Amino acid sequence: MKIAIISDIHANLEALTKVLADIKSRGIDKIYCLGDIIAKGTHQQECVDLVRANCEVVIKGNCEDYYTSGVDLTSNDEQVIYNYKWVSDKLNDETKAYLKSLPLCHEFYLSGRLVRLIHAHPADPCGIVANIDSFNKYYELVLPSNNTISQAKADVLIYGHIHTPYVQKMYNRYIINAGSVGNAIDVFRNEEKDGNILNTTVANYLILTGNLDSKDISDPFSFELVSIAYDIDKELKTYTDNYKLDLYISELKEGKYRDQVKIDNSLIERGINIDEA
Ligand SMILES: [Mn+2]
Repeated sequence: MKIAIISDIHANLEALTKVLADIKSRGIDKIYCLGDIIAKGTHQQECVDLVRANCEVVIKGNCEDYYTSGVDLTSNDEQVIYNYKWVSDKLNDETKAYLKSLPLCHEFYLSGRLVRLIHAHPADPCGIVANIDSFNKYYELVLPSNNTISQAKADVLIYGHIHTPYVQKMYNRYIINAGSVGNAIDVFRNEEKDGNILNTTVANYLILTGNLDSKDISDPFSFELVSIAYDIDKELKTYTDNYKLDLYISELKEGKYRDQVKIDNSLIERGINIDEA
């Protein structure tokens, strides 16, 4: 049994289409989604429709929560209101009700391992645990909470949210970040025709292999993190009305995240030289 885990599509139809085609070409049995299907990109409704048609399990991300929560538009600044409407106006009412109804967690056994899927943090749907965090911070991820299905520690904890694929082994447990389909901070060096070297982002997803619903630890278990290039220019062509378009272009094309200053500061606080990071 092979299960593909996709996350953080962020309304990027070109990236999602490419990832779904790659999943199909590998003969993968099931696709599960970790949320943040919407926001940032233009193709809100199209991406939700594709996820619903292809994914057996879908959990709620912070964006599904935010854009279906009925934010008080009278008390917010103009930019917040514009952004909120820009996203939510692209979704029909039935889709909004669907997104609002999504669960925060999904669990299953795969080859004797308890696999737990969450979007961000087991106790805080907006909490951030980064790939450069401390061992204590990682440990929070495997713990249960009021939001988890069971009260056991996860043997394999899978999440999205930070848009950065990585694997951390903690004693006999795994923490895996599936990265992001549509807004990855996963960059490869790309030599352009004029000789300049540019950073280009890719689409990420995760493949799990094992026996579904088996509690036998002797069954084989493996996983694979996939990075795949897609046509970023084709996606961006449709983005003429995008909220903060220039920032979005540099995120997709160069991996320069709009929160880069925050990320850089958190690296500096940890004593990491950002020029060498
Ligand atoms: Mn996200």
